[in-house]
Amino acid sequence: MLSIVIITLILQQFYSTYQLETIQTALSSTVELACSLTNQNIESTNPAKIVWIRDDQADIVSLDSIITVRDHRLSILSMNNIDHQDRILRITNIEEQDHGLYRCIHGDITLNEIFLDVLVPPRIISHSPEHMRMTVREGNDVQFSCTATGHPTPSIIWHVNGLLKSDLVTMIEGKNESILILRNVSRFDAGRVDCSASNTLSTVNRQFLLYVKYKPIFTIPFQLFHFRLHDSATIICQVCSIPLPIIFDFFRPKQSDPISNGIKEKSDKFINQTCRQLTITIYLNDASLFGPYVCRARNSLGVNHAEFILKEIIQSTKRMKYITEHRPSITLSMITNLSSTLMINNENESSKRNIQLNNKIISQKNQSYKSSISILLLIILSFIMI
Ligand SMILES: *[C@@H]1O[C@H](CO)[C@@H](O)[C@H](O)[C@H]1NC(C)=O
Ligand SMILES: *[C@@H]1O[C@H](CO)[C@@H](O)[C@H](O)[C@H]1NC(C)=O
Ligand SMILES: *[C@@H]1O[C@H](CO)[C@@H](O)[C@H](O)[C@H]1NC(C)=O
Ligand SMILES: *[C@@H]1O[C@H](CO)[C@@H](O)[C@H](O)[C@H]1NC(C)=O
Ligand SMILES: *[C@@H]1O[C@H](CO)[C@@H](O)[C@H](O)[C@H]1NC(C)=O
Ligand SMILES: CC(=O)N[C@H]1CO[C@H](CO)[C@@H](O)[C@@H]1O
Repeated sequence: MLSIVIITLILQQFYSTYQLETIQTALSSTVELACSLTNQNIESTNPAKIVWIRDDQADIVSLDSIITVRDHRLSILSMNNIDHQDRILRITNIEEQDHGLYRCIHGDITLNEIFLDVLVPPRIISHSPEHMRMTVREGNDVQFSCTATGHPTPSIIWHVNGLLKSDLVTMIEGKNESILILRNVSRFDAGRVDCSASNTLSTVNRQFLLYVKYKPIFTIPFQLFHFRLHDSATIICQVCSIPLPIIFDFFRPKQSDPISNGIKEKSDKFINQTCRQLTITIYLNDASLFGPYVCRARNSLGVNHAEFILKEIIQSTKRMKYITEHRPSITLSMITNLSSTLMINNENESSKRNIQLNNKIISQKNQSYKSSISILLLIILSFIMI
């Protein structure tokens, strides 16, 4: 019993000569792990040598001043002074696997114990889709993923076109993988999707490109144009879609062949990678050329159309005013309603002023649609005068 107490006391004395120390170091750097033996502790007869061991691998790294493992990055800086001997373990070009516990011992005595904490900047080791591009139909779901390593463990965040998306992210614990799911993708989601992994050392990114396919969308809404017989009517139709339309032309409603009668000029141009513009000029030399038309576009995802009407104006006065109506609706009945609404409103004085105001706004708009000519307002105004 007494002997156990004595041994414990002796051990405590030895252990008090060092404290577990943690050294943090970065990849590729050099560290020196100190180990010093004071000569009082050396019994002249003790033949034991100072040894460095790696605890987790149970490797003897060095024996006195000699490195015993095959690793040219390791060396012992050996110093013998009057009162102490130093055997400093030097590791150059630190690697991830150098992480761990290092112990310097002399016989049964541990002289020093150091935990080497190798900090590793984040690295994205895998991602999906692998080729960094994703194409999806509008309305579908789409998934991206990034897996990152590093020490400390990196955190992964996602941005879609620069906006942080935190609610749509799933982290798979233990796999270091983060998944972003975008549901019911719209064409406005198209663009850049970034994942970035960061820890205390740095941040790394991966950038994906998201392409969203959608069926043709017309950017110029329904139009009603008023013309006289023998006028030339220029109509512009603009469509955006991905992929670009395979059919894009002017038709009479329910007809499968594009119009050919009365066309004076026709031009088709690309506005950008997703939008096309078709312009035609029709010479209205026959009453049959008035009436409804559709601008129709089809791509692999579907078909869409925009309607417009060329309405004949019977000239009733020499004074001419021009108006072009641009309404967001696309049915003929709405137009009939529109004109009757205008007529009703005009029955009292205050709204008459409103109409004149509208007229100004409309004439300004007219600049961008120079070739669209009509004289509806004139008729309305003459009604008011009467
Ligand atoms: C996750 O990351 C940590 C820290 O980088 C690493 O120790 C661990 O092995 C990784 N897990 C997997 C499954 O890759
Ligand atoms: C998908 O999004 C569109 C608008 O972008 C919305 O009108 C539609 O209801 C959504 N569908 C589902 C299933 O959420
Ligand atoms: C293409 O042009 C249209 C119309 O000017 C515009 O609304 C759209 O944003 C453009 N798209 C791209 C990808 O530039
Ligand atoms: C006008 O619009 C209403 C619905 O707002 C519709 O019930 C009515 O039939 C339309 N009138 C005409 C002449 O199209
Ligand atoms: C004219 O119409 C406006 C709004 O439509 C109404 O507030 C006003 O009372 C009407 N004036 C007359 C004289 O009917
Ligand atoms: C205000 C304005 O630009 N008005 C124009 C509307 O369009 C006609 C026909 O192209 C022009 O003569 C007007 O000057």
